[in-house]
Amino acid sequence: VDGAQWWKESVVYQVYPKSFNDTNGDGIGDLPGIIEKVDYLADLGVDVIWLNPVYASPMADNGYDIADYRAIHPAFGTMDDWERLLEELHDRDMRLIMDLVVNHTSDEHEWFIRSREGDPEYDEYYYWQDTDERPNNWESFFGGSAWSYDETRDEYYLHLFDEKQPDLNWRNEAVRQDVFEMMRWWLEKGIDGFRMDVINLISKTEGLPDDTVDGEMTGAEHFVSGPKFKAYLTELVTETVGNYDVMTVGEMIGVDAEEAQEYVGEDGLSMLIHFEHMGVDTGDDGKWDVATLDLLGLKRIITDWQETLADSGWNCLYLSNHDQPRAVSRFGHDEEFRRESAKMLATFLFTLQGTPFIYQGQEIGMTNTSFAESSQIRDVEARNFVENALDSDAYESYEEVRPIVESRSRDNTRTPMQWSDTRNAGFSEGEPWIGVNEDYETVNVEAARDDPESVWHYYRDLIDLREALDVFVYGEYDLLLPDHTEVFAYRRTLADDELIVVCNFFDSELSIDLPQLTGDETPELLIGNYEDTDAPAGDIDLRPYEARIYKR
Ligand code: TEU
Ligand code: CA
Repeated sequence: VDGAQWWKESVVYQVYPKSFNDTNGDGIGDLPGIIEKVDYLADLGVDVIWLNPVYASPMADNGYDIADYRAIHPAFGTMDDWERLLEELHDRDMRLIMDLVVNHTSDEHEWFIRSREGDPEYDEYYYWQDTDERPNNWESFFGGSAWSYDETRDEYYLHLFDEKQPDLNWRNEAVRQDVFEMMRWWLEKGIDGFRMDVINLISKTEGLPDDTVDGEMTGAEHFVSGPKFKAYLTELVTETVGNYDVMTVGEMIGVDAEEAQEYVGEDGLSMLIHFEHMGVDTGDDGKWDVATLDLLGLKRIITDWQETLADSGWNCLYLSNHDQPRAVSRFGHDEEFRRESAKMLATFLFTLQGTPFIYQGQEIGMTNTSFAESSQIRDVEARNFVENALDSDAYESYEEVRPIVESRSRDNTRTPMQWSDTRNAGFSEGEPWIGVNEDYETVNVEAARDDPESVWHYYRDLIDLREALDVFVYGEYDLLLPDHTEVFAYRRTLADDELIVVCNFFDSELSIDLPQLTGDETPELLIGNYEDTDAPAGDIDLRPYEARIYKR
């Protein structure tokens, strides 16, 4: 196929190390724990592992606050463990991509320590402002002002995330060179790519002016895809990843498909993680403003990305990650139809054009968790949200905020991976750092592998199909039934091969009329999420969350 690339044909599996597998009983997942499960990942059939940060860090934001880019956090293990993981993966023809967090460091990184102490060499490594008050009105993604006062230097510094995550000053050439050198250091170790954390926040408007635009996060105008972002990205690619055969995934906030074309493709990144479809079940006030799923909105967004990147570019496909709730709870049904809806979402994920990303536990249909007490919350973002909500007049008690936390908190995907029905779901012999989801006795890897009808086996089958048929990977996408409010249907075509995909996103029973399923040649049903799926016909009846893939 024209434009073929290994990373287009790959399936990515995201490992959140802290919650994957703990081998020494301290309640924290570790690198030896991942090594122990490499065969599990190979059995599932995934090709690439994206590892969330494992670097030295005070863990104010679970490792997205890096204190040393070239060291492994002792709770995760040693550099030797990391080397061994890479080797074990490569031995099985699997690859490893690392998280690159260079919009900010930890305030415990040596650069920041020196910068705050006034070491001239590091003076301009961060955004310092010598003002009496906060230098501007920008907000942090985790709530409150993006500025904090530092006593040692007697100045304010910028942090778009937690106050322990000061933003690096990319205007400073020395900062860029240090970052590129660190990236080359990892590339030379033989990694297969990077996932680049909030990479489009690295450029800020000169002079750091107040934001005057209404209706979006305050400051966004001046730091989302800022004036020099494209130039910095080009420099980064030329100096580092452009010289290696690697996969690059940029996480970009507030980027639409049209803008994405500027960053993805030849001389750019392989693909990018966007947020547009993460807003199809929220109201105007953002992530904590819970609304019901707008399927027509989802169709519009997905179709736009599929069509816009079809010829030049590539899509990253995901329904969940460590920052989002569990996909089955959010877009499916996590009780009566857990199994069916988890399989339906998998059908959807694997039949769009792009590289599918599976977040750990998704392959067994893991669900959102309950947070009965606010003390069970671990994530800084959710903790700040609860605190601010209770400070405001809108809520009186945690009980009132709780449903929102349970629906949206990032902790939902950070609960321990459920391996078996034994203590702590087989994750740890000790006390896990975050509570185990109560459903682990039924939802776990062991049970799923024993049951041929499980979500796990369905993922396996889809991975096999995608590997066997190029049309899954490279086929052109056409939306069918554009105005249907409950069924998402589309066609994929490559040369003589054609796939017809139908996914019922709701718990209703309904019939659809699809002329593509009638005609001279009767299409063959490749796979469906109900056992007793009938032979195809022009009119098809769909059960709750039913999904089918036909091939012609
Ligand atoms: O996420 C960026 C990001 O946009 C999220 O913080 C988002 O605002 C929030 O999760 C929505 O609920 C990346 C990492 O994936 C995240 O884990 C980090 O906390 C963040 O950057 C800072 O490094
Ligand atoms: Ca451990």
